[in-house]
Amino acid sequence: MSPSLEKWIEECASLTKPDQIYWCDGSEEEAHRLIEIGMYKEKINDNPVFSELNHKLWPSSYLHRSHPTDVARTEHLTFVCHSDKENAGPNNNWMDPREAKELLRKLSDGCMKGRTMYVLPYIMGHPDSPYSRVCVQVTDNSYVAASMRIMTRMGKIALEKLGDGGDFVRGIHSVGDFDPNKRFIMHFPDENLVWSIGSGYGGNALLGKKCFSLRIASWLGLKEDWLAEHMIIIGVEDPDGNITYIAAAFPSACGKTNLAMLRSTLPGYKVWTIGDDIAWLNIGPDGRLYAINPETGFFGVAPGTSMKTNPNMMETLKAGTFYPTLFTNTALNVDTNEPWWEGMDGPVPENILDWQGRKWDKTGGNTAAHPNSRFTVSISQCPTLSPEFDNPQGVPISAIIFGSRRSRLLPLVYESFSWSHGVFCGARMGSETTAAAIHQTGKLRRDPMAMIPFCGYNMGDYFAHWLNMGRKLSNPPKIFGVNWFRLDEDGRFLWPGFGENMRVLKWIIDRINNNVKAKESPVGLLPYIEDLELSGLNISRENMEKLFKIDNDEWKLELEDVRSFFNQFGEKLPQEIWDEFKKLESQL
Ligand code: OXD
Ligand code: MN
Repeated sequence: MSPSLEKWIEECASLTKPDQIYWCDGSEEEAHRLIEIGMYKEKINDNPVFSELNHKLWPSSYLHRSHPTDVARTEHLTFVCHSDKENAGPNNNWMDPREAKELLRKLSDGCMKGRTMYVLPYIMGHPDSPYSRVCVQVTDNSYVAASMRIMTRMGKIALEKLGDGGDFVRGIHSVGDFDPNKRFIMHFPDENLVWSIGSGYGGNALLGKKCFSLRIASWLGLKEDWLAEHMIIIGVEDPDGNITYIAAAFPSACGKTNLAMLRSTLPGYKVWTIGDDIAWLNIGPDGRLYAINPETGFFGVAPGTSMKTNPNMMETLKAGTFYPTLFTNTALNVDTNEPWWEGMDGPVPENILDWQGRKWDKTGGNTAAHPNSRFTVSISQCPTLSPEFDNPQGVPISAIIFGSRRSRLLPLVYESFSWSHGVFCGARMGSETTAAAIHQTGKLRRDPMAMIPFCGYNMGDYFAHWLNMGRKLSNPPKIFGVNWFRLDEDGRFLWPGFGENMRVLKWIIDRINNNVKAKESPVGLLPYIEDLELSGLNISRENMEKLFKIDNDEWKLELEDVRSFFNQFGEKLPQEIWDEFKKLESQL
């Protein structure tokens, strides 16, 4: 056992004062024990942490109802505590690390009294990967412990990799008393430490995910020449059996998971899933960019998931065996004891309890499932899991896609002119907000590379780092933009999306392989409509043209907004980004 780990656990315990300490070994038997503790011993707001769902229809599935104030990421309570405030940038809340720790120590003093402290050793990435990291989190919540076993390689395997060394990322977590006024998610990048109190919500409490694998890891990437990104990773197989690997960034709740598990409507094409949320991108010995998914599970948005939108996910959710599947804040079909959410297939059941366990009134105007209700499920159950998922080196990336939710302006797909133009396209990304974080939904917010909530340092430096990475890659991926969400004048989606998005991926692959030409526009290279495979799709030529319409006046307004966003970064914004900005401005 690592002496530094033992010492650190003693320190955590002497501060938080749990009744007992439980070291998790990651076994299946233990996973079921954690669920039982959650069903019969631990409580949240006087409700059990877990209740059992219908195991005939949803094997190994359990429902978790969170504290009613604890339903999404709380960006306003999330801090990145660099010793130098400049390094946090205008994109992060900042607190002096000493002050932050003093505050956290006060809030954590005795916070685990009467509870168990679970010690969760885990690895982000494959144990044999040169890119993986050993981490240890303590928590006082069985839901968090059970979730971490799904989302990471947890238990003995991590202790073995750590050996007697002291190089591990630390995470201190307590749900406290769920008081939103005493809720903080604090990052200490110089110490590889995350400290989170007052919330059990995934992005706030599963510290290997957003907190380490994006915020802290992005900072490590800056120092060590790699990138930690909010991206899916997929392999797209063509009818000849060639597989092209793609990484794609979309803001939260914009369909990343559906794209990562897409079931193609184009015969002969298939998507292989490697990751649905986080990609660690490293430069390989051949000068290409290699991607690994450091996670082992999906923490996906339930509403809208159905046999129509994501049949592979529906199958994944019903394949529970070795890993329990957790549903958080979905509604419950009382007659069948099944989870239910808006957008699920079939008629709306008669007898529903809402996400807080109250009888649901269909006509009351509220959704039954919370709009950010989630499932936590092992990637091993995914029918499209790529055989490369466990490749320690990762997969070579041929294209990067930046996607956003824009009802106007952005074309269905475009290709950037160069790496630096692609970085500019990522940097000016804006998207209409969703329920994944607590803020007003449907408002446009700038979200560069979909990383605004997750970049653990000054985004001016982050853009410079992206530009540098391009210079270091002898064979960089091409960069594309997509927008599935453009509306017509009557507010209807112009593009059918979901499985039909394969048609867009096919064009991207045709561009990578130089099979088709593209047409220049001020904002990027656009497809000739004839080059898009549209057979079998009922979409008019007129609507196809609308999907690619570039409205110069709208773009000029957009650039004004982008300019004021960029101005926040002052001197830190690289000149190359301004050069791209001016090029676009002059062409409009
Ligand atoms: C997520 C998010 O949970 O981005 O993945 O909010
Ligand atoms: Mn995400």
